[in-house]
Amino acid sequence: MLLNNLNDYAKKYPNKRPDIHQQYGTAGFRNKADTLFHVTFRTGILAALRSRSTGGIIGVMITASHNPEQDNGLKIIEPDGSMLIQTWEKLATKIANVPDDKLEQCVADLISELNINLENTMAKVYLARDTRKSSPPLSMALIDGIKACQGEYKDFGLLTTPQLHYIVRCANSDGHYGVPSEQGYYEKLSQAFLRLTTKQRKLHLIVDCANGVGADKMKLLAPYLKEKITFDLVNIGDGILNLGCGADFVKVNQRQPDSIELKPNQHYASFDGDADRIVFYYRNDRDGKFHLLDGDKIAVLVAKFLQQLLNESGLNEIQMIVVQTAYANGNSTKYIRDTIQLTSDCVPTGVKHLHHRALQSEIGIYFEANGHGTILFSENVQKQIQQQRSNENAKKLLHFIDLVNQTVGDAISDMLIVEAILDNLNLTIDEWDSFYQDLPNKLLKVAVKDRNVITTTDAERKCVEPNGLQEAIDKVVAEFGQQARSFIRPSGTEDVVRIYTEAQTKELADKLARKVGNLVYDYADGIGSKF
Ligand code: G16
Repeated sequence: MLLNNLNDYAKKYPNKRPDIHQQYGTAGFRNKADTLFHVTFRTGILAALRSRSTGGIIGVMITASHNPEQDNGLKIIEPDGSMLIQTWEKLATKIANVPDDKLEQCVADLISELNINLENTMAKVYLARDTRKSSPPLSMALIDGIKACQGEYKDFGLLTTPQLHYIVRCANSDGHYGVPSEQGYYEKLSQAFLRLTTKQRKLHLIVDCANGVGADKMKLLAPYLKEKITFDLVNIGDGILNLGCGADFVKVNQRQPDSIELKPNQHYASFDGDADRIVFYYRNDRDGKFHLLDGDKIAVLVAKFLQQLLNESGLNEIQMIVVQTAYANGNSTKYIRDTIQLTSDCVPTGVKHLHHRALQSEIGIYFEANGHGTILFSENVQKQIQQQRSNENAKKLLHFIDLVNQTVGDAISDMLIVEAILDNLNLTIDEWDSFYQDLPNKLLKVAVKDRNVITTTDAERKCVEPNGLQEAIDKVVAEFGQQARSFIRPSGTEDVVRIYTEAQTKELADKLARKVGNLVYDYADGIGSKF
């Protein structure tokens, strides 16, 4: 058997907290970093097995993305650069929770159940990490797991999550998708951006890097783009990761990071800790206020641009869909359906669900309101566009496709996409913002004893358990007028229940959120004080 003294390795990583159930959730494993050493070691084993089972290179990213510095996590990447398939998520959870003394047997059982031939297959895992203090020691545990399974590994050190997704896809596609290196990534994106944008105007963007890995990566990217766009980088590691800054902070609090003073007519963007999400914002001259352009606004901008280019290239028959989640602002969905007349669909939270749905269309634009998303083009569509490449607009579409990281939501790629579209359409940020007006909304979280007592259906828009909670929510929502809406869902990345509300005014949305929050508190054993 090609398991390399698994038990000896495993002794270095005992499960010190068997009381904690580690679950491969919305975006992989997430927990306090000090509870994750055995999980990381076992993920190394699983990734090596997945590599043997698929015959491809597997990626593992060590990050807890938008969560606090003391958390960490693991995201496993399939050979095509997408997220781990769902059947293996269950295996990841199983292997992470098996008692120490049953680990070897569990691995042996998996090998036989999955028919993995250890003799004739090779295991290769690419790994990278974010800037958390716990990430380097966790990467050692991951490497030991890979070695215990006689796997090979390549450690890319610090990368953004989408960069690792990109490199894994490139490495598995014989260079068809691009050069499998960080430099290859910068070169592909910057070339596409420079080809897609005009020579006339110079652009400038202020980027809040959330004190995360995006800061170093933006410094490396900037020189490639300086003839067209320059950047001022803030929150580059001088403060605490994701604290008072970053995409999640800006989206949830609907204000700029504390460290930023908004200047008129200036574009601002915030990444999250591993740079897979982005939101834009600016100060509107007319009302002097902060305006947020989130994932919904990005999706609409992309949809309009692609629609225009497809029409002008004579490719208007191509089917295009926008995929959203229940968090999508009601007015964005209305705009997509009524004004630009595209199909929109709603799926559960987590990019893996959006990605899956987007793949079913010829062009699938997917963005979560939190700024996580990308655009997928089927092979067939790419061929059709290629055939039209003598047409200037089709040429633009090809550059656009090169600018997109089709593996997963990517803050850097999405940042360039937005700036390139605004430049092409000659739109100010204010004009983009005025496509539609967001319905006032509120995001709130409630800590409960066990978030798993909440179950949902209808793409998370209806709560099934605890019994009676949905009826109680419906009753409260009905008191807040026709435009009011609310849903609740257990978080997949932290121990809380999330509440979302929309209403005619901000005050009403806030008040409704507090009321629904208190219902969750009552029905699901809330912790701490009520709202
Ligand atoms: C992860 C997923 C996102 C999802 C978010 C939801 O984000 O990648 O697709 O929207 O979790 O988190 P929760 O389930 O806690 O609401 P990230 O940026 O942390 O990887």
